[in-house]
Amino acid sequence: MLRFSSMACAVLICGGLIASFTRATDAPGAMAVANIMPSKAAATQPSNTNVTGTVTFTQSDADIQVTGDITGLSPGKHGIHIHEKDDMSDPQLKSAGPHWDMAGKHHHGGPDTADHHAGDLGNLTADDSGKAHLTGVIHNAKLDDLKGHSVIVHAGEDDMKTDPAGNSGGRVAGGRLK
Ligand SMILES: [Cu+2]
Ligand SMILES: [Zn+2]
Repeated sequence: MLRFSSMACAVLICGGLIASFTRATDAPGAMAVANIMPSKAAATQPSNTNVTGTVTFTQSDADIQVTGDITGLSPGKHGIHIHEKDDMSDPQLKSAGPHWDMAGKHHHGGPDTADHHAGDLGNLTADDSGKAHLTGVIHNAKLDDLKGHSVIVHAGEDDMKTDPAGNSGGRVAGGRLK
């Protein structure tokens, strides 16, 4: 009898753990990661030949916190965005489509401008060794909203105003969001 109740107890605890994992997708602290890999056409952009890194998205109540570490960049600023599609098949990553725009009616901007695409993360700033650290926030979004999109890093600086993509040049690297 005692044995039976401790087993029943274990089943209940396990069940509770599984349920809390299932619920965790949009709970504060839940995370999604994009592994950034060079575009196949990177050789045509000699200053950004092997751009790699990770970008991590962490749910915090209504917002998503963004952190990233990217290497292999030419020193200076590089546009970084979430793009609509997670199709990485095109050598120049054009298959990733335009910037992710949750409501579908915004103009291009920067993360702090009043009107901008949800995917406008602004610029990475690479140091002399080609390393860049990113921090940012996507307001009023859930991790589930990110599924099926991708993170794309550009050859040049995002001017954070020109439609559709801030004149940030070629797509040197990208990673899918799952
Ligand atoms: Cu982009
Ligand atoms: Zn944009």
